[in-house]
Amino acid sequence: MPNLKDIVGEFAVEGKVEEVKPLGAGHINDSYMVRTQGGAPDYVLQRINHHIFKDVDALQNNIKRVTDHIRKKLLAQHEPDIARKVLSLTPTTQGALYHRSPEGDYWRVMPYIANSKSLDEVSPKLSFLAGRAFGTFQAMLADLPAPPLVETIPNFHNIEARLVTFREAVKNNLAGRLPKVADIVAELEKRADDMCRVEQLHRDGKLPKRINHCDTKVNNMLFDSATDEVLCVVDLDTVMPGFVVSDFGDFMRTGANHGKEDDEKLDNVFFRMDIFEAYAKGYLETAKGFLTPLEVELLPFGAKLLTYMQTVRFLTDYLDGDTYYKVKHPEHNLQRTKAQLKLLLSMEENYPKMLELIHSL
Ligand code: GN1
Ligand code: MG
Repeated sequence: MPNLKDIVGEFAVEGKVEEVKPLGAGHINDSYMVRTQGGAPDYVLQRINHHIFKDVDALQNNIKRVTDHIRKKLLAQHEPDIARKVLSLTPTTQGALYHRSPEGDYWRVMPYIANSKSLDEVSPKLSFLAGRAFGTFQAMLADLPAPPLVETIPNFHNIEARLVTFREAVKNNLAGRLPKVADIVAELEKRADDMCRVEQLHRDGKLPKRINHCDTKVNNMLFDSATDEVLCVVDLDTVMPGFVVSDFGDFMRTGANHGKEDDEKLDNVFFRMDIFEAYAKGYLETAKGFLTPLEVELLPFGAKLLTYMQTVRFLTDYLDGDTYYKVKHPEHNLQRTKAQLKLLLSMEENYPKMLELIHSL
């Protein structure tokens, strides 16, 4: 491990660094909290997983364009607390958006948003606010000037492409784990055609792509630690064109899950209609101006789709021998797969109620 304080020293940070310690629970990048002495701001240092984000230059450029665009909008609205309402990238002392270390690792730094918290569980009230905020996020990015953002991971939320990779993993059975999961594979295959319908709707010209966050996990939104006010959306690595049902669905997958993403106790895992209702109300408040009727109608489908996609992705990684997601133990990806599948079944049970609710809104 390189000396993290030295890495921070490559960036144009204010103040003297006191300590650097691990932060957060991301599955892909490594994050650290950088505490500085005195009144200088604290920072977040991240090592970007460049095996997954292969074009770091494009990645960092996307983030710069997205955050600059949002900042401009907030300025025009005379937002008083801009530094806490949008992320910013701290340049290196050479003015670059990231630093490449001699070991070949890629690093970036951002000011830490002061007095903020992220949550793994939200109340209906907070999910209403989160819904409004993610709707606003999409609305603010709707007029991002050309060129289009780079797809930092090609076909990221494309379920057809995910299924191709999944079927390869089943065929190759690299880790020899297929016999253990044959029944789950069959459950997923049963639903495959239905899940691909968004891609077909897109090809038929009926479903547009818009700029999405593509990782709207509940803990990717920061709240004010004292007042619970929504501050800003974080983890902008995958902001790219996609279907809005993706962002709606990923919040449902995480925020409306009564259990944990990888809950060992499957009884804990079920879908919370109260969170669905509150989030949908908040989201439609800020997004209905740009959504088509079909996009609104597909929101409940988005919840199922993103949960299905995540099940497919975790199981693919399990079959491949855990090469993508960080795992805490050898069966971790299987545990995640089972928890996500349980959530999907619970969503299927609630699906008629979800549709009814969306119609009533
Ligand atoms: C990963 O960045 P992080 O760890 O929050 C993943 C998401 C998955 C998520 C599952 C680039 O998110 O797509 O939904 O894990 N990010 C990438 O929790 O693959
Ligand atoms: Mg992410």
